[in-house]
Amino acid sequence: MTPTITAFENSPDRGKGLARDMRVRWALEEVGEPYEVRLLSFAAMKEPAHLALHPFGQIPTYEEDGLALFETGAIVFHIAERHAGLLPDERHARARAIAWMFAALNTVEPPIFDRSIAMIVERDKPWQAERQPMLDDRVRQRLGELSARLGDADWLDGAFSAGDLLMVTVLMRAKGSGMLDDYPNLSAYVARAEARPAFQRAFAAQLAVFTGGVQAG
Ligand code: GTB
Repeated sequence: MTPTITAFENSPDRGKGLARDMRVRWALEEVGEPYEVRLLSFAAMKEPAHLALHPFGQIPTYEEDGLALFETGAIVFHIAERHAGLLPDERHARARAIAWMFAALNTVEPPIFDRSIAMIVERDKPWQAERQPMLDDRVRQRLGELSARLGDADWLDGAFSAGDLLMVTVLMRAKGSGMLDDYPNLSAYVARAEARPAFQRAFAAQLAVFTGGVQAG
């Protein structure tokens, strides 16, 4: 059965690939699995039908053969486990790739997310100017550490994996702020990932929702 994912009917990023359905689309494209997309308005995301799939009323979700999943980490892991190409077969390498998936979502994404939310919803608060340097420092600390670990390598641990896929989608959120420019190896890492044909197909599919073209890959 072809899986169905949910995505924004009208993404606030206007198709820049920052909404989290991009991760799921990209993973499905990497493994060559066709998918369908159900687009949701903000109101529909909070209605009982969607809340039954996603307890927090968010996108994306993933449905396939009676299975309904939420949380992009869990969805990408599910896809990666069921198909070749996103997790190595060798036991230790596979465990390390999974560690990078968690690192992307639990260690690198929170400071990047906090900073970008602050820029959007807290910019008029009287304390924002005082808080901003702290938010910037937290992002720089993680980017510096990640940059040091990546070094001259193409990917985080050997071949491209689901860990790289999630890490790159997290870093894409920092790209717009210009903060990634201070770490040329991370900028090159993101560019290398964005050049992958699967990324390009996923990006085009989510952009087409905004521009009114096709909706599913
Ligand atoms: N931890 C969950 C996961 O990884 O699946 C988080 C899911 C999530 O945050 N979903 C967001 C959502 O549904 C969309 S992706 N928000 C609506 C709501 O909570 O009511 C987050 C997002 C949205 C918009 C941009 N943007 O415009 O740049 C970037 C990221």
